[in-house]
Parts: sequence; C-alpha cells; structure tokens
Amino acid sequence: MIYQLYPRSFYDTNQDGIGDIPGIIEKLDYLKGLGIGAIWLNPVYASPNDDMGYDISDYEQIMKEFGTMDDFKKMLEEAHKREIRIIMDLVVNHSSDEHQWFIESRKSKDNPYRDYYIWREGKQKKEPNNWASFFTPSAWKFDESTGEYYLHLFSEKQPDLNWENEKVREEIFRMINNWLDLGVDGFRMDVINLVAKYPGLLDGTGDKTPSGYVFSPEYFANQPMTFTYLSELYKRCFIGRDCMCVGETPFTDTETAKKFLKKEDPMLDMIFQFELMDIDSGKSGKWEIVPYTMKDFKEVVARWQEATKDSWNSLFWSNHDQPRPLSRFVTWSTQEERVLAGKMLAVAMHLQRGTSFLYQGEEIGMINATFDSVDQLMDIESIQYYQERKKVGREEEAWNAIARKGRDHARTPMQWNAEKNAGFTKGTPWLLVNESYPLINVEQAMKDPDSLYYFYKQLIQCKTTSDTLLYGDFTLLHAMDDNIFGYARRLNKDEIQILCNFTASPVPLVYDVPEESKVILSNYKEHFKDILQPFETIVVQSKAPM
Ligand code: TEU
Ligand code: CA
Repeated sequence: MIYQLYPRSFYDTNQDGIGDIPGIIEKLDYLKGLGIGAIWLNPVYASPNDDMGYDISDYEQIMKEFGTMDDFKKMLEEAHKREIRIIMDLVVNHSSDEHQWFIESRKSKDNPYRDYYIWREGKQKKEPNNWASFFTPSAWKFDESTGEYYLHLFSEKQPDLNWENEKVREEIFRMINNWLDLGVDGFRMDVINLVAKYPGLLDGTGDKTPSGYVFSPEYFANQPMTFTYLSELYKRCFIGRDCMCVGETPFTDTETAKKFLKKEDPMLDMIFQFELMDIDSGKSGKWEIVPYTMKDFKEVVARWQEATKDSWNSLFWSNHDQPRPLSRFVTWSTQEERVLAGKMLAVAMHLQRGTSFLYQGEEIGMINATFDSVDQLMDIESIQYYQERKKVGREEEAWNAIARKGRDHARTPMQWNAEKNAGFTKGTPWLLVNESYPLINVEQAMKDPDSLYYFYKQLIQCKTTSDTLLYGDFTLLHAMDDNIFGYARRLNKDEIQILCNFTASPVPLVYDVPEESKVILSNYKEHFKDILQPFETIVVQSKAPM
C-alpha cells in the first residue's frame, strides 16, 4: 500500500499556511499506524508553483516553502527507520520556464541550451502547428527575444524538454541517479509517455476545441521513440537497484500497456492508466461529464486485470488531479452511509491484483469541497478553463463542471481535527479548508473503532498477509448485475470472493459460497445469504472448487 502524500496540504509546522517536510516527519507515526509501506510524494523540488510543483525550476533543490535539503534527508532517514519507502515524483516531460536551462535557451538561437527545448518558427505569423495544450488554447507560445515559438503541452510556464537531444537525457539520468544515490526508493513518472513527439510535429486531425486548436495525442503520446527512451532510462538508472517506477501514462490502452510492462525489455514496473478515471468523461474531455453504468465500470476493471496478469497493475480511486471518490462513484446521504460507502469502495478497489495507492484523506473519507467563486480556486487547469469558457458566455456550465471535477477538491488541507483550519495550520491556509472538517477528521476517526481509518488498517493487514490477495488471479463475478461489483481471487485451492453493493439500497443476491467459508472482512456485522445491504461489502474466504 502506497500512500500518496500531497505535501502542500498535509501538515504545516511553521504556520505559513503551507504544508512542509517537517510536517511530514511529524506525522510519520500516523502513517505507520495505518500500515502503509511507502509514500509517494507529489513534487517537492524548487518551483514557482504555476502548476503546484509540476513546473520545476531546479531538480536538485527542495522547494523553499517545504524546507531544506537537510529536512528532506531527515525525512528519508525517519521514514526508512519505520520501514516506509519514499517515492518521488519525477517531472521530466517539461521544466519550469524559470529553470536555468530555459532561461539560457530563450536568450538566443545559438545558445548552447537552445536545443534543450522545442523551438520552431511560426507559419504565416501563426503557431507552428494546430496543437491544443492541456491548460491553454494553443500548445505554442511566441517568444519575443528570438521571434520563435516554444512548445508547452501544459501551461506557458511549462516548456516541453527536447528528449531528442542526448544532452537533455544525460542531464536527466544524472539527476535521477543522484536522488537514488541519496536513498530515495523510486519514482512516479509524470506524463512519461509524452516525452517523445512525432518528428514532423504534424497538425492534429481530430475535432477542434472551442478555441480552434486540436488536441493531438496521436502525435505526442506513446510515440515509438518513447519506448526507446524509457528502455534507455531503465538501463541507465534503475537496473540493479532496489527501487520501483510507476509511469503516469494518459492515452494508453491495454495493448500499449503491455509494451511498457514487458519483462524482456523493462521500462516501467507499473503504469497509471486513465480509463477508469475517464469513465465519466465525454469525447471532448474531462469537463464533459457523461453517465456510465456498472457494466462499463466492470468492463474496464476486468480488461486491465487481464492485460496485466503477466506483469503488475496499479490500483487507485483518486489522486491530486481527481475529485474525491466518495463524491464521484457513489451517492449517499447520511454520515453513516458515507462511512459504509467509503469502506465498500476501499474493498472494491484494493483487493484486486496490484499495488494500491491511497490518496491523502481517503483513509478518513474526505469529500469534495464547496467553492463559492472562482477566486477561491488555486488550480491553473480549472482557472484557465473557466476564463476560456467565460469569453463565450459559458461560464455557468464551466462552473458546474469544476464543482464536480476540479482538481482543487483533492488538494484542500488534510483534516486533522475539529479545531480551526482542521488543525492543518494556525496561519492562513493556501487553499480553503473543506467545511466538512468538524465531522470528518483524523482525531474523530481515531476515536471511533468503526471508522474508515481502522477499516483501512484492517484491509491493509488483510491484503499484505494473504498470498491469495497478493498473487492470486482475478475473475469477475456477477458480470451482468447492474448494482453489484464482485470478483474472486484464487491461488491454488484457496478462493476469496469479494462482493460490493454500490448502491444505497438493499440488492438481492444469492451468493454461492461453500459451507465452511468464513467472512474475513466486511462493513456489516450481520449478513444475509440472499441480499447485500446498502453499500455492503463482504470478503469471504473458502477452498476453491476442484
Ligand atoms: O497530469 C497529467 C495529465 O494527463 C493531466 O492532464 C490530467 O489528465 C489532468 O490533470 C486531469 O485533470 C500530470 C500531473 O498529475 C498534473 O498534476 C500536472 O498538472 C500535469 O501532469 C503536468 O505536469
Ligand atoms: Ca509551512
């Protein structure tokens, strides 16, 4: 179980309203208590925070708001003492425009760093091609000083690095090796499958975005050279080391995943796929929110389990880019239901085959926040989207989408207790505190033996001590049921059935388990053989049929 920790919102020790590394150190025992084996830290490198640390201005320095390199080393040591591994974020598709390389690169066309980034001349006084960016209308920005454009798939302050340049790759490999030598245990590699761009940078042919540009992953995602670069990176940095790497890979289907995960030519240990996170996204992307069915959900889960059966899968309900799962995948109305549903979701995901990622706050059942106006938002993606839509009078529609899927929902401060600012800071928090904190907080959860926190602890214990849950194969059960998600994990003669009612109503279900089976985990004390109670989850172990 890996705990994804968003440092900016975890715990503030110097009351500047920003979480910090000393805050992480202070809470390591809390995390140890939960039973996790590793922490993935969102970026902690020097950054002007245009995209909250995903715009790095120095890969070898710690963000000053978070602390010093000594603080970092101390955290590493303290985590290791507790047998907790530390996995860093690695953001090397782009840097910040305030990185020394880019400052040099933009100075002149013959600067030694010019080729560290992707510069092109305009075409008839317009951008070099029609690519749309994730955050702005065009993926190109005109730079006065040399009269050329640079490519930025994300914000204007995140110029894409030029991986074709061997010097760039060498710098990156050196930097990765430095962190590994320092003792970090692995990396979560940000949009790592976007590093190679199609050589001709051709115009995309898909639908135009409202501003007239074309989102063109066919030319910037999973290009042939991506696999070459990643294989090289693995050989130069990871081989022979006790570490792990998980690649964040949008636009990746199961066939492409197999290429990333093949054992003969290692590139990545796991990937984060996006099909589940995009299950409610329409053709035009995440802001077009569309309905989906339980069958759609099962189809995605089963297909990815199948595709990774010879490699390894990653399991997650959320991360710092996604809304809170309790506000997204289930509909509940009382606090009691919230806790039941939280437990059910935990089982539904984490007893599948793969490594689990638990996003900060999920262990206490945090939910989406209420934002009253765009001034309260801090996330560049939501803010830019809102402003673009406002230009064409569609701000209300944009606001409704942000209320459901804005990235700030996941980024509000951790709720430690019922005191001011949820005990996160005595200063002014950098992003508003979710108003639910008097009810939903760590202190409350620790006092209540039936809390989600203790359930997670039990679940982690269950999974990490069962070979069947760790290594057993996966079979979908009740595939046609519209309300129940069920699966079996089998290893040799051992079978564990996992049943989950995703609805707030009782659902009839006859479960077919042998007499001598036993319930090893559930969110209810009482069970009925022909019904699953509202949000009930039940994990039943038996000997598999011969
Ligand atoms: O996200 C990559 C990515 O594909 C995003 O567009 C994602 O789909 C989006 O955030 C959903 O709203 C990674 C990081 O996780 C994200 O925080 C960064 O902003 C982005 O890369 C750029 O580094
Ligand atoms: Ca602080």
